[in-house]
Formats: sequence, structure tokens, C-alpha cells
Amino acid sequence: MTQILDHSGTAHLLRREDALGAHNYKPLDVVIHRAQGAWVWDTDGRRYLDCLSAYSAVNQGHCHPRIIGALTQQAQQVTLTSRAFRNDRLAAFYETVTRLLNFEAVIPMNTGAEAVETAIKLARKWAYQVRGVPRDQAQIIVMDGNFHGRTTTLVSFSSEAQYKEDFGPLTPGFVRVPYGDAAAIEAAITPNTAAVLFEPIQGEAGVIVPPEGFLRAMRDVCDRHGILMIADEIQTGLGRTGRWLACDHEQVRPDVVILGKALGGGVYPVSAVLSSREIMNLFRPGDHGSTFGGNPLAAAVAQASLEVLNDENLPARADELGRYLRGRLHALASPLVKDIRGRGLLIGVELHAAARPYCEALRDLGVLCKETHETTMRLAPPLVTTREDLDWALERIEQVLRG
Ligand code: IF1
Repeated sequence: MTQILDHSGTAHLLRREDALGAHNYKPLDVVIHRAQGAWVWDTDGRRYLDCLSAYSAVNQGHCHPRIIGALTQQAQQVTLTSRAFRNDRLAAFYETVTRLLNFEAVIPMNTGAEAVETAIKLARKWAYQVRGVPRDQAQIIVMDGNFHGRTTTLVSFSSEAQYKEDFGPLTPGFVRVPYGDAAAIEAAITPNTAAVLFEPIQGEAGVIVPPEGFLRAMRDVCDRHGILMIADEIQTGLGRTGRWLACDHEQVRPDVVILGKALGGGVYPVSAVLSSREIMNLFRPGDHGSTFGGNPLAAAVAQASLEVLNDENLPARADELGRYLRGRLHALASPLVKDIRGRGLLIGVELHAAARPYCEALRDLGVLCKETHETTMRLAPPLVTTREDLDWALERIEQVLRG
């Protein structure tokens, strides 16, 4: 007798995945099979509103037809040349990203962590060649609670024990100061300081919005001491907080901006570092590179991803929907809620208790979100979400947070 096995059954999939894979994640047990716009469907056809957006990587919504169109069209043309040769998609991508973000020069990479590493190399070279710091003495000021990625250098200056313990020896050259305190940055500056590296809103730390005026004050400190201001806008950039860059909220222009996540439109990893021509010119042939960085498929996808953000006015939409969502969350006046933070559609709801059970309850009702730092629920739906979608989610959030 033939045994009929349900190979797509959820429990079966989880067992097979966990049997062979590394256990470096503890995902919510929902197995996503299909997605469109702000919505995803599990293997049993149940529908969920995605209120995480792959940590802001799908700002444009899942499987945006224009981005998928660019992907499939380019995939049939040419996908990878390496930078040993030129490809016919790079120039247009460079023009689009520098024009929309208002920078003079760009270097393409793949993942966020790689782009942060790229910015660190650029800042160090600037310190030695321009600021005159003695070789190997450059220091970069970073913030308590930072998250910039998981390479050995980036975890070296994490304040999270688990991210670095047992992964040493760590990379020297970083000094950490409290987040949101420009005076602390100034006090940490020495003749060997190259740069300050920061997130304009700290994502992983629990959606921490710095005090009003912090970005401006930091710009001022960097100018007075002649050091570089490097904004990691991998999570906050590209419309998420209601502006093209979160630094725009204080009309601050960093010397170096790092983009990732939504630059790839949720379909392909694309990151980039933007700066002035003068600073970017410090990179000479052979200084830095990547097999996949700037490949034609990535360039086509990134260009379409930027055009969608621009043509659909998604930064303004995030601003408007964010105000609405935060207003409605405040109006719930739930006794379980300790704080509601955020800008645009990057929202943290801090609870008095662990957030995980509430994320699980929301999943059961069709809303996907993820806890960060134990007690904070992160709400960050795609920027294409409608007000009706948010109302649908709010009904369920209210039900769960009623207490
Ligand atoms: C994971 C966190 C978010 C980032 C900023 C660089 C990177 C990230 C500001 C590195 C990445 C991630 C990675 C992802 C979960 C996510 C995350 F909770 F871990 F911290 F978003 F808040 N700078 N963020 O947020 O980019 O190399 O991953 O492309 O599972 O580690 P990457």
C-alpha cells in the first residue's frame, strides 16, 4: 500500500528545515508560500498582513510588478559580468541613486554589512590620507545599542554580549558612546578620530528615536572637529521614516550614507555607499571590490526599486500612514503599552511584558510582526499598505492589547 505523505505540511517542513539547517534563528512558526504587496499567504492559504517588511527590505511591497519586471527582463539579458568588465546597466543605476539621494558618487555592494565595511574602509583611508592620522591608529566613534551587521569587525563594537562573545578576537579602532548625546561624541574625539558612525533611528535596539536636534548637533560637532559623519540608513532610508533619508527630518546631510535592504526592492540583495566625489576618489583600483557588487541584475533591480519609491511617492505615504498608525495606537490607551515610538512606518510599541506572546497571538489573527529586545513589538508594514489594511490590522492589535 502506498503511503501518502503531505510533503508541504507545515510541521513536516519545520522538522526538515531544523534537521539540516543551522539553528541561528527562532522564527515565528508561519510558513510563507506566496506574497503580494503588503500581504503574505502561508502553505495552508491563510492570509497575513506583513507588518515587518523583512526589516524594511520590502518597502515597495512584495513582488512589486515593476521590480519583478526589471528582474525577469534583465535575468534573460545578462546577469553577471564581474567588475573586470563593464555592463550597460550601471550608469543608469548610478545616475538614479545619486540624483534621488543628492550625492555625487556611489559604490555598489550587496549586503548591508558589506556596505558598512566599505564605509569603514573609506573613512579609515580618509583619516590617513586627508586628516593625517598615523597609520593604523584611526578610531571610529559608534553608539551604544548599535546594529550595523554581523561581520567580525561589525560585531566587535556591538554592545550586545551575544553578538560578540565567543567570536573574538575582535577588531580594534572603535569607541562607543551613549546614543543621542552629541556632547559625549565631542568628548570622545581625539586627533585620531576618523568618523562617527550611527543609525538615525536605532532599529534593532528597539526603534530608538534620538532626542530632537541630535542629528543637527552631531553634524555641528563633526564640522567643528573635521571628522566624517557616516549615517547607516540601511533600515531607516528609502522612505521608511517618511523621508528619503531619516537624516532629512533634521535637514542634515551626512558625509557618507549607507543604503541597503529596500535598495533591492525585496527581491535581490543590493547595497551602496554614497559620498562626495572627493571622498570617493580615495578608492583606487584594487582598494576594494566584490564579485557581485554592481552586477547588471542588481543594477536593474535597484534602479526599478528607486523609481517605484519615487513614482509612487512612498516616502510621503509612509509619513502620512505613520502618523495615522501611531495616532490610532496611542488612542488604544492599552494598559499593556509602556511606550510608542517611531517615525513614518518604523514604529516600536514597547510593552510592560515580553512581546513574543503578543506577536504569536497576532500571527494567529493574521498580522505578522516581530519582537525586538524582549519587550518591543516592531510595526513596519510595506509603504504600499493601504489605510484599510492598517485598520484591519489595528482591529486585531486592539484585540490582543486590550489586556
Ligand atoms: C538579521 C536586526 C533589524 C541594519 C542596519 C546594517 C544591517 C542591518 C541599521 C546589516 C541589518 C537586520 C539583519 C537581520 C535582522 C535585521 C535587524 F534585528 F537584526 F537588527 F533590521 F533591526 N545596518 N538588520 O538594521 O545588513 O548585512 O543584514 O544586509 O536577521 O540579522 P545585512
